[in-house]
Amino acid sequence: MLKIHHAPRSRSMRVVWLAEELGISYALVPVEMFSPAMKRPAYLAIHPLGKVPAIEDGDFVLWETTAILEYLAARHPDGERLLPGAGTRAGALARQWMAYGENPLTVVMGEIAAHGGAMPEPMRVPALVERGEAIASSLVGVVERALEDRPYILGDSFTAADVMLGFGLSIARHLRHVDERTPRVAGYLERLEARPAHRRAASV
Ligand SMILES: N[C@@H](CCC(=O)N[C@@H](CS)C(=O)NCC(=O)O)C(=O)O
Repeated sequence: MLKIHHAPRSRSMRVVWLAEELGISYALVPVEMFSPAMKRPAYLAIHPLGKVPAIEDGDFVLWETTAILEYLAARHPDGERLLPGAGTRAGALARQWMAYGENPLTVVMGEIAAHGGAMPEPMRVPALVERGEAIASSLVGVVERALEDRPYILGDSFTAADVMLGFGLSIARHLRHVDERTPRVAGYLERLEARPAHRRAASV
């Protein structure tokens, strides 16, 4: 069975979410965020930087969220629904938004959240919070404008790009960068979070 190395409320939630959307069976391997265990040889053998997510599919190990979502979608008979082929325009746009959902969106929001308080004090770099706060609104604004005429980022259908964006935007909302200036993003997050697969993934 697919193993997902997972810490609650971290990027690995996106892997659980996609697995739930596709009905893939999985076993969670709990990882405690910022714990010494994340950086011990046993876990570094799975993820070379000691981060989550990582998956084990038999003897195959994979890390980096976007690569994992691509792999799971490509191997599932119904995966094309959530991630159109890379050679199509829809597939290219999905990958554009998946990339944006990680870097810059989640990288910057994650840095503000972690270095602003979630991380143990000695590890924090205040300059990352200052830099992130300066550009956070413009990062959310890109998605706000893209949602002008559509419920999901690619149009009428939910895709893996929404999984990647939804996580970063939920951190942005927590940081108060989703507000009355970004009503479409606020509604989009409500739509994503109402999905049963999201609810299940957010609860583990
Ligand atoms: N680009 C990577 C980022 C992975 C990442 O930074 N994960 C965070 C959790 S949200 C982590 O494990 N942080 C712990 C650490 O950096 O030590 C991905 O998307 O998989």
